[in-house]
Amino acid sequence: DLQSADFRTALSEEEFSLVYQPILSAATGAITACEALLRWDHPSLGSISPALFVPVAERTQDIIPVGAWVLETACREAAAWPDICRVSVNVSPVQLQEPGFEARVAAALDASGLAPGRLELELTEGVLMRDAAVALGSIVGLRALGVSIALDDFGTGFSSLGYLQSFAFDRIKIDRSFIRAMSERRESRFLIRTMHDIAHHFGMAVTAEGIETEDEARILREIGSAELQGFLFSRPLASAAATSLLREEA
Ligand code: G
Ligand code: G
Ligand code: MN
Ligand code: NA
Repeated sequence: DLQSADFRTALSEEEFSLVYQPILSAATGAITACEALLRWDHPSLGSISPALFVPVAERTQDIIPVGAWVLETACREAAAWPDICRVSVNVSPVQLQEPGFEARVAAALDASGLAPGRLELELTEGVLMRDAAVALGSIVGLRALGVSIALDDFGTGFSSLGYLQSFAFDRIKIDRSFIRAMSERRESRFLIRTMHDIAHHFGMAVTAEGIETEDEARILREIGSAELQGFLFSRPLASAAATSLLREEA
């Protein structure tokens, strides 16, 4: 079983890395952002999925230093990209509840020279369920820095709609489970259309995640997603590969 010491070793031995998945403008096909995704190459266990180790790191609080590493690394690596491209970083509810989080984000921006407008933080509903007042305060503070906020995995929680009226998100990311269901059920398409209407009503843009087929991409462009992300366009790329791709495109 993973323990606190494993996370500390992973940080000191540089076993973590970030890969970057391109996110495209639905209108032009240009890459507008990349989502940073954490990878752990463990010396004996091999590659461990964040889906497995992030929940453990949340329980042990090690997500605080690990998340700080993610934030600093993503800002530093993205500072080398063409400046039209944002970097999107997943933030755990445990990080957002930490009193020093805003200062940490400001410090990561400062140290890297990345413009605040090029950083987006992806939060899940779990963030809001812990302590809504603290989360609300953090989100307001982060947006005041010029950072944008996305609500990730939209639709998979159980009270997404109420959050939209209390929290100022810049964007919602529709979870890939809805995209997958689209080809099987007509009703899913109706649901996705409605999610767009709601987001637009609140002035939020929509990113559709997990797009794997041309058909899905076409339907989402018709529905009006602003941005598209998925294996159809690109798998997550190693940092150097992402940087060269972005420089070629620019
Ligand atoms: O990249 P992958 O599909 O293996 O990611 C699995 C899960 O881990 C996703 O829910 C993703 O949001 C989450 N995840 C990936 N990278 C990070 C990270 O840096 N921080 C946090 N908190 N979650 C991450
Ligand atoms: O929870 P979150 O949305 O952050 O999850 C991101 C995860 O989704 C990453 O691990 C990434 O590898 C995965 N992912 C990205 N695009 C696709 C896709 O087209 N299909 C599938 N199955 N997974 C995807
Ligand atoms: Mn995400
Ligand atoms: Na998601």
